[in-house]
Amino acid sequence: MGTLRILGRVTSINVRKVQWTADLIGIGYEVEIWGMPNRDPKVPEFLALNPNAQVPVIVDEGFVLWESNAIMRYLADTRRSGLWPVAAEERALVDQWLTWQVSELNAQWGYAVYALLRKNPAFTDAARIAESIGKWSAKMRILEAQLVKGGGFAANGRLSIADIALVLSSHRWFSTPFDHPDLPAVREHYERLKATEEGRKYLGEGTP
Ligand SMILES: N[C@@H](CCC(=O)N[C@@H](CS)C(=O)NCC(=O)O)C(=O)O
Repeated sequence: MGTLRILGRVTSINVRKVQWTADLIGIGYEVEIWGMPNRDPKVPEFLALNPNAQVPVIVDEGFVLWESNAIMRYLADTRRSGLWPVAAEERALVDQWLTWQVSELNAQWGYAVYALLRKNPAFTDAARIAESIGKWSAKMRILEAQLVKGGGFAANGRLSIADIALVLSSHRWFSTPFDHPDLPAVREHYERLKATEEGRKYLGEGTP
């Protein structure tokens, strides 16, 4: 079997999802650095792989795939990893939280992250910052309730790729400076996964 290629940069939250999953499963891979400011993906060579000009992309024995959560599912599925359950209902619950992470949770933080974490001068509208924090906090409260109900995991009472995706979102939450509401189960989930080998690598300093 040829070596899995991961195209991206570790400073990307979405690339870290893929590398964390591959590391945990024990898949060997090589990273080809793409993405700004390292290497502009808006060139024909990269666009032929992903027309969105975004990382991550994987190439697995000639098979090309983009969208980080789809890549996580594919890696955990093809390598028969317990991170992606086989039973339909269990699998669907993991899928539900993966879909929620990208479509509901991550959709809220944009303005607040550009303003407070990236300190982008184009994002200074106080009302919009407050609105973004309010909507983001509401979604994080949903995660808090689920982690309490789910015994500290996103689904099925055990670790899955949904936890990896969600803890990277929690990392962004805790890295963005504002007065955070107290969410003890989110904090515990974050600290527990951060204490693992992969957590130290992908939730450490310099990985916003
Ligand atoms: N929905 C996509 C989003 C990918 C995405 O937003 N990637 C960003 C980095 S996190 C990117 O490629 N930005 C352009 C660049 O790095 O040049 C996924 O989950 O894979």
